[in-house]
Amino acid sequence: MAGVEVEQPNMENHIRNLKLAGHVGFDSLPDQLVSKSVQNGFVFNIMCIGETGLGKSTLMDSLFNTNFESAPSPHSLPSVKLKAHTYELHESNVRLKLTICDTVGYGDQINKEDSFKTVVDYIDTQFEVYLQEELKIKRSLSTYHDSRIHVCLYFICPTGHGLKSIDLVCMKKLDQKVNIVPIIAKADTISKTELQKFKSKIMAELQNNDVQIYEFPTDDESVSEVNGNMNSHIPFAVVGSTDFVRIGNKQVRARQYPWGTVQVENESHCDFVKLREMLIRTNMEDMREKTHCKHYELYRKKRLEQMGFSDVDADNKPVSFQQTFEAKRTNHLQELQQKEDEMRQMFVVRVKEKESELKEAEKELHAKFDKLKKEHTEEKKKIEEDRKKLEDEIIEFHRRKSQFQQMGSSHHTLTLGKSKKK
Ligand SMILES: Nc1nc2c(ncn2[C@@H]2O[C@H](COP(=O)(O)OP(=O)(O)OP(=O)(O)O)[C@@H](O)[C@H]2O)c(=O)[nH]1
Ligand SMILES: [Mg+2]
Repeated sequence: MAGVEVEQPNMENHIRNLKLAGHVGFDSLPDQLVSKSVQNGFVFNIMCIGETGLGKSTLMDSLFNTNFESAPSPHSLPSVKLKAHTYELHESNVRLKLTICDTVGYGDQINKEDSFKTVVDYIDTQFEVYLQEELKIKRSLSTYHDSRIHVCLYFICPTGHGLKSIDLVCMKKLDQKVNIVPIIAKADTISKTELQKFKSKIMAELQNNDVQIYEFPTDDESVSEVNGNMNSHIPFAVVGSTDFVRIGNKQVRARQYPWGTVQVENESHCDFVKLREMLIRTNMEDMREKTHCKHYELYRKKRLEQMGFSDVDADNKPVSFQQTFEAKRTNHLQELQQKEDEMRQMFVVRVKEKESELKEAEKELHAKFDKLKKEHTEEKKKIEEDRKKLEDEIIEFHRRKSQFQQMGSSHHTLTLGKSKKK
């Protein structure tokens, strides 16, 4: 780049508005985008958190007007688990790859302290898998099945008493990781006046505990009014059903009781339609975007910082990825060199230690050998003396023996001579 000077213009001042003399065609860009998106299909991942039997599966069937054929869970699991299933749905010419991730055994344990852990881990794992794909040299994000959770429907038990501590703890742990939409499950079991109080109580509790829930966006003019209005109805009180009842000449999803019928899609009976409208028809794309731009971004930032990357150096000056990488590499090499030196020094010290230990042992062995040698010489000397003494004694014995024999024979002769005289 030597000799080339690039003038950095102030872009704002340099942009000029020009008129086209005729139709060029880039006004079809939005259509091109739509066509491409339709061709690729869409991915949407829902997580349902709620106690066993709170109506999670029934609500999913009602929301997507199908039967996902899920089996009920037992109440006896020792810990919370997650069960994810992916389905391919078609509406008109739009393909939707839908993943429903359900909690199993949530709220069934005596100790509920760690109930949120499985959920947090699952969400983090999906972010991590995406990050690893993104960091690959040869990445295939266009064909990658994005499993990051776009919305978490938190099913609140219709007690009328407010939130349970497990609800608050879990939502607090998740609020920076996923778009939380709290809903009151089985809302047909709570009366109209109680419901309003219950809703206010829940919202107050969420606010007091600083739990950030997903708010329908109001920055887009086309939906700001409806979204703003819907925000005031949160948490939606929903009813689900797999049964259909004939009302007039129409078959509608409903729950039948001895005293009457609760229609799932009747806005005066429950907020099901509001939930479907907000979740699927109006804000699905916003939730997908927020997941990527807000929650994933936060996860990515934290993980990269954990790995030692940053956009600024110690003096708060901008630093590039490459610079950080090179600094880290140099640092790493230095550390490695230092470790090698330390090991070498340690090796020398250990060798010296061993050497002196061996010398000491050799010295001890020599001393032992000398002592043994001395003892041996002394013993030998003593034995020699004893032997000599014994030899002397034998000589003396023999001398005395012969002397005695001599004396004996002369005495015998004498005695014999005397007897002859008689
Ligand atoms: N009253 C009432 N009952 C409901 C509602 N939704 C579901 N149920 C009933 O509650 C029971 C459990 O419903 P599911 O949809 O299987 O609940 P779930 O949360 O998926 O249960 P698990 O998957 O076993 O944890 C069924 O008998 C449903 O008919 C509702 O809105 N109101
Ligand atoms: Mg279920």
